[in-house]
Amino acid sequence: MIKLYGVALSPFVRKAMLALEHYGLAYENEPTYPGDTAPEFRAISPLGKVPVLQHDDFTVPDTSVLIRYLDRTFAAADGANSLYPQDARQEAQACWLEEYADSRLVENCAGLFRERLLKPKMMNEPTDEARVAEIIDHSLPECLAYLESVVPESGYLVGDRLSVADLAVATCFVQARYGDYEVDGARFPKVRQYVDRAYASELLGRRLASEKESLPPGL
Ligand SMILES: N[C@@H](CCC(=O)N[C@@H](CS)C(=O)NCC(=O)O)C(=O)O
Repeated sequence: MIKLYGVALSPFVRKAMLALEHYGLAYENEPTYPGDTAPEFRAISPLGKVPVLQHDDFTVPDTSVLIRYLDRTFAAADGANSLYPQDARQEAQACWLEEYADSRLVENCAGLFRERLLKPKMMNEPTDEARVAEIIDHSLPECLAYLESVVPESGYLVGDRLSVADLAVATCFVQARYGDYEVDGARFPKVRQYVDRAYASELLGRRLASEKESLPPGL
């Protein structure tokens, strides 16, 4: 039995769901909000963060850790669908891009989601326009400039197949799109094409169709 604690609109929960769906695993979702203080949840998520994976009687938090666990447990024996490249340098690059997405990129993309969707459309709170301007004018373009230097003109981020880096980066751009932000293709052409490729993939398409029900009506 596989269960994932978290809510589908969280970028990290989406990253974990993409991994589960990539391996073709059936799972149950236990809707749990970030920061949930229930003692039973804190027992399996000491940092109070989502997602947490449960596999039978084993639980593990943190996407970087739980996706590695899924890979070791469920990827094909020949490694054909592993999210971790065989080559040591490619694996290091994939893990680095995952880390970059999970820290700097998500901070910006989730900031737009929070200010432009979550606060005004789901929490009845005003948008912090100064924060939005800081993200759009400064901090996000810095990230995009870096990504433009590493994203290939075609295919996946690292090597010739999907890796954990693609899941981590793609989920950030979904969050940015919910925050009404599209990458400027004239300024960052490779990133823009990469995001378009990610959106055209069956894996992400299916995930987004499923999470539509979590969005406010009309979105
Ligand atoms: N490194 C963690 C980050 C998870 C994370 O930050 N989740 C957010 C929701 S998107 C959260 O639960 N935040 C609540 C908090 O920080 O208290 C992972 O990869 O799973």
